[in-house]
Amino acid sequence: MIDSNNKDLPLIDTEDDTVSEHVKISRRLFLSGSTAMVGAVGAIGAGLGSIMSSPALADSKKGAAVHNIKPGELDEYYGFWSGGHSGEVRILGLPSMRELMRIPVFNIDSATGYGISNESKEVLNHTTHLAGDSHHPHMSMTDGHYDGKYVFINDKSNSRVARIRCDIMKTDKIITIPNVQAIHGLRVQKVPHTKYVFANAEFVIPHPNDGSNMFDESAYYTMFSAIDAESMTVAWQVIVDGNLDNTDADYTGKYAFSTCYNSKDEGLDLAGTMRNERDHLVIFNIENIEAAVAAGDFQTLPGSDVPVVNGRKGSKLTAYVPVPKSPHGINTAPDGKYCVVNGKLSPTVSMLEIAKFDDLFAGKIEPRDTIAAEVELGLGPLHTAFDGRGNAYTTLFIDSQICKWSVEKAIRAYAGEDVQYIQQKLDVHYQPGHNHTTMGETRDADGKYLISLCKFSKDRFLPVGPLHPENDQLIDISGDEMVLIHDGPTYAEPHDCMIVHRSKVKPAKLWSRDDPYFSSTRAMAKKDGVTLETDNKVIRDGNKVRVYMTSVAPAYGMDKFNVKLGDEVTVIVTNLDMVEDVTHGFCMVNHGVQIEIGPQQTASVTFIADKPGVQWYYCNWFCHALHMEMRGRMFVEV
Ligand code: RUQ
Ligand code: CUA
Repeated sequence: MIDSNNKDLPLIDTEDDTVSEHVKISRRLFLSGSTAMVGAVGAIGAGLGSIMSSPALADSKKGAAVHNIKPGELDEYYGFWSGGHSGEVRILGLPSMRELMRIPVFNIDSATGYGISNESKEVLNHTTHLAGDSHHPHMSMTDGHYDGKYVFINDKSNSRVARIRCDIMKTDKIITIPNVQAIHGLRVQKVPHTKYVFANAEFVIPHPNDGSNMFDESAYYTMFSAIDAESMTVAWQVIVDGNLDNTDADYTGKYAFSTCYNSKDEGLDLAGTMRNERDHLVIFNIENIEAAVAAGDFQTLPGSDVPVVNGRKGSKLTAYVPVPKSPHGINTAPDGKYCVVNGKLSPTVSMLEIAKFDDLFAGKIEPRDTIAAEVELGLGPLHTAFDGRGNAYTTLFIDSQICKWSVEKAIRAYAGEDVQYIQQKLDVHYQPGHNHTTMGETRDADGKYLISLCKFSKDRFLPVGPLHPENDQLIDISGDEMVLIHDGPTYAEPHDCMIVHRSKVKPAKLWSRDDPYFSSTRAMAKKDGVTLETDNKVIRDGNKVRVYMTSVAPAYGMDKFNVKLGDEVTVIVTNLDMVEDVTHGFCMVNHGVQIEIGPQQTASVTFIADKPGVQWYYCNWFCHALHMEMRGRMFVEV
């Protein structure tokens, strides 16, 4: 399935002193002409790793970046990690790779009561889908710089997009994208600010999808969606030809673009989706789309009032640039000049010159005239990252390598000049998907570290049963040579991450008493005539009972309360502690109830008192020397 007949592959110039020994012994030389080996995806990375171990490099070429952060020292970067099909997001510190926090997003989390507390159920729109497949976390931007406000992430499995507030580091909004199935690619508008979050729906479905036409494959299509980042509502959707994969945006604010496979709609099975020699990059003209929506030039689909515009081939709203073959990742360079399309089933990347897109939409040039270079890197290019010094780093899934290449030299080589654009290939372990550089998806790419998110760890860690962790590798890119400095085991599955300098993120230390996260609970208290900060009160409303209590370590404001068997009980706890890091919990034994109440937070949980007699509740977050004593009794009268 992989085209490996790369007869005209650029050979390494062995006379060139600027090319390292490592590169000269290119893995390509082992593979050249050997199509048979290419099929053995699993074997390649492991098998050749030892052969490829690099000769000693001059120390001056290596960077000075470190992995070891001493006890008590703080990391320089936050990494926001997709938790893959665990449905969560994790915060790592870089370069230590220490896991700092987990943020439940689409999943239930008994530590924090996410999916259990009333406030989190409101975020989850009271869904019963406490599962998700999170892929692409990306932070909001202003003028192409991270602004530290939100991180957005998609759920492929339930076609949702979520927003995380970076002050409290909690998920605060989740929406289901209508009219589509399987939201995969997700990126933000970079300039002038993140007005829109762009989301690709991958799978084509019939419209209307009501069972009337499911065998008519000509009625199938999918759409590109723009979500208003503040209101978290879908602003518009664009019908496209083909299946959408990944997406990114430019640094003018005018364009977003998505990789698109099966663009001739030639089939819904594996063979069909891979049949084309060329698929497409679809460019979305945001201005033209907004104008079409404003002019009423749209339709709506049953069950939603989202404006849907037609962006199929030939439309003024989109342009389709042919690129080889089943392209996957799409990455905009930090200088804003190029976007790089990663060929996946082709050993190439295609670089498109963004400044030419205006002429393309004006009809002055042909789609392929936007190609600045299309060069071979190796087998299975999936994603590309940038260091801000003119170098690009592309993951080669099948070769199990990171390929470092020069953007400028690639353009010269494509123009016919005899120049070596590949700088180095570094073995990674094994089969990398995404990679990311520090600050690399913004104008502030600083070229310090590269993360390679490897899909397999195989033999790199102590075995833990048939299920292996994945392997996130930390690579120092601050020098001329990439140097692998850390292996980081990670759990199911690190689809993607983004790395932001700590100066950009300003997390809160305490909750604010008027935080919107618990505004519904505050409104309920107001109705009940309860002041959350002072009152310890039981309000009965038919068979609904609301129990308001405060908490100050190591005691709840109420150590007993009475209800009747069968009552629907809501316990609302307000944590009055003003001390950073003193979080309480509320756990009702034998009722599946446990929630987090951070300092100055109000949190609530609702359950049925379905067991008679004494039911103990206790604090399940360690808060005090007398934490074990922080408890009380619910008396359930028959
Ligand atoms: S895609 S391994 Cu879900 Cu991020 Cu490229
Ligand atoms: Cu409060 Cu433990």
